[in-house]
Amino acid sequence: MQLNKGNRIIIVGDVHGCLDELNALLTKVNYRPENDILYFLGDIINRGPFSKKTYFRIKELNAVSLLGNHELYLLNKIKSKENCSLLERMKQEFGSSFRKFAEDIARWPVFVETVDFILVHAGLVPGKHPAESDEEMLTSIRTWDGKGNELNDPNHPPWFDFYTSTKLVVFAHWAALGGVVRENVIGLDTGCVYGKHLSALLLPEKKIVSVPARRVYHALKGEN
Ligand SMILES: [Mn+2]
Repeated sequence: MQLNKGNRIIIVGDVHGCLDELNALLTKVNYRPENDILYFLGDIINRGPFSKKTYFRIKELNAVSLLGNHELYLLNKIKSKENCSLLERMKQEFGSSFRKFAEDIARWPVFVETVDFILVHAGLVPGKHPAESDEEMLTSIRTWDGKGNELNDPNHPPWFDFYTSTKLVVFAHWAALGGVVRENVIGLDTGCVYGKHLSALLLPEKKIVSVPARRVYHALKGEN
């Protein structure tokens, strides 16, 4: 879609199957498909009540979603033919649509870059363009140890402390932070599935709009 004057970009954080909250958020931002470009930052599925319905809603909205660590984990299990509870549950929930769903998420981008911003599920590896990093890191990084061995250690600084470019990076994945707003970095995971909020960033005005979760769907224990 060609961006024209008056077009808005709407970027939504981790939905995790929270379809009711997603619909409430789209209403609150007055989403207009003919005028707005809609992105999701990944982790559409799992933990919340409606993975399949949320996935089909995103398709219906013609939105682009990035790959989150939950989708990547699922794809890795499919590839390695290993079973796991997520794979079992998604096969059950998606039923005959599972194959198409799996083929589709395998094509989801790990990052999106425009002249104005970079979108990524978890974050950027310090000093690297996202095209130089692997998908595992881009979908899971929280903190930086200087090497990339440990990506989630609260004793280390967050990855975005090392990000000095002026281009805006919008990420999700780190619900425990409750959102981040800096000049060049915005974190949109405000923990909807954990009973907090689902948030969207509106560009170019750089406004964050949130709706409350209807309930706690999953306990937050410093996990992904
Ligand atoms: Mn995540």
